Amino acid sequence: MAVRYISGGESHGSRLICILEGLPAGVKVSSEFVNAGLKRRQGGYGRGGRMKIESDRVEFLSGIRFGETIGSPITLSVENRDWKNWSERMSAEGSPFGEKVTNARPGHADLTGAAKFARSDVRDILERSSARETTMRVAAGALCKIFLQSCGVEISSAVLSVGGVTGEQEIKNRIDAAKNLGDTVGGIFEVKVSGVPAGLGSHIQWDRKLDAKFAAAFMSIQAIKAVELGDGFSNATKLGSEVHDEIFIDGGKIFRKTNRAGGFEGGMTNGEDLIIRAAMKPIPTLMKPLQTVDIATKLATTASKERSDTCAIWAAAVVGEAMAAIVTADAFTEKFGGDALCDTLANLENYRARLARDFGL
Ligand code: EPS
Repeated sequence: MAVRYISGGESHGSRLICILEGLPAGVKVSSEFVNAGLKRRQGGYGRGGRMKIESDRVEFLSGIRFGETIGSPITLSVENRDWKNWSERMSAEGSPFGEKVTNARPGHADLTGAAKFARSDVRDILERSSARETTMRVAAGALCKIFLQSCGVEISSAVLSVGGVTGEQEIKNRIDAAKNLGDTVGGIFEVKVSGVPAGLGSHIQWDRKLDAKFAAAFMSIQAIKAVELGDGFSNATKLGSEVHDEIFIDGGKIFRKTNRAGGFEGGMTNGEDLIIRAAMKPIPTLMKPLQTVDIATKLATTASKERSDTCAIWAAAVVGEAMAAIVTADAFTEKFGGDALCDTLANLENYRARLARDFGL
């Protein structure tokens, strides 16, 4: 792994932090760019009350001097403004304060997490399984995006459907209807990575396949239950001749007319745009709670009613962009080096020139 990312922080703790390691030195970064990404993650139709409290802003704690990465681990931090309402209940020291959460929400990490980690308060689990954590993925992803922009790579996303419907008004109606019922809805989003050269990742070993790394990264986003590369699912219903993207040449330049493979062949990028889709289940925190069991009394009860979002698909799409950025930055630095940006770019240019000269790619 050339680029490594790890985060810490509870949803209602004092702050979230992460360390991003492996980006080359010499990348010019700005907190404004990161903050713009954080703001996008907080938006979207159907978010709950928490987003009125938070206004996420990044602090650079290490690895950056005078607006440039210096090659050392980058530490990022975002404050939880809601902390002031939770400081006693989430205190690192002192005695337990506040009521325990003992009714686990079906669909969440609550029950299994409490059992596995031997916690009598489900809050010890839900604070970390919460999607609040994705704030740091977006912050780290923003720095990876800046690096990738200097390599000619752009990453974007779109929400394709919500609760089975498409079209802005229909989507809003679906979310409003779910909210009125005290219910939630999921959806499908797509991330596109363009400007990636052919040959990132490798066919030679299972854990070097880049499509597998993308699938894992997207599956790791809260509430994501299916990942599709290109037209993965519909391709399974067609003939091979209708699926594979034929290869053409014109003036010595190789090209395709279709991209049903989503830019991956044999675990490697093939020079086409990378297309990754992900399906998000409805958020498991319902205002009209489902049936569950109290882990303290072992009696039937209803799930805890944490304040939550009705739909977070737009946020998930922004997190998807961030995960794509982290995985792509890892693949770039693995192939082209990750010490100094000038070396990375020189290696990339040399490689692109060889592919064009010898393969028309
Ligand atoms: C979440 C519940 C809500 C969401 C939260 C994820 O928070 P709260 O319980 O404080 O109202 O808003 O998402 C975020 C805070 C965020 O930044 O995305 C949950 O249960 O997972």
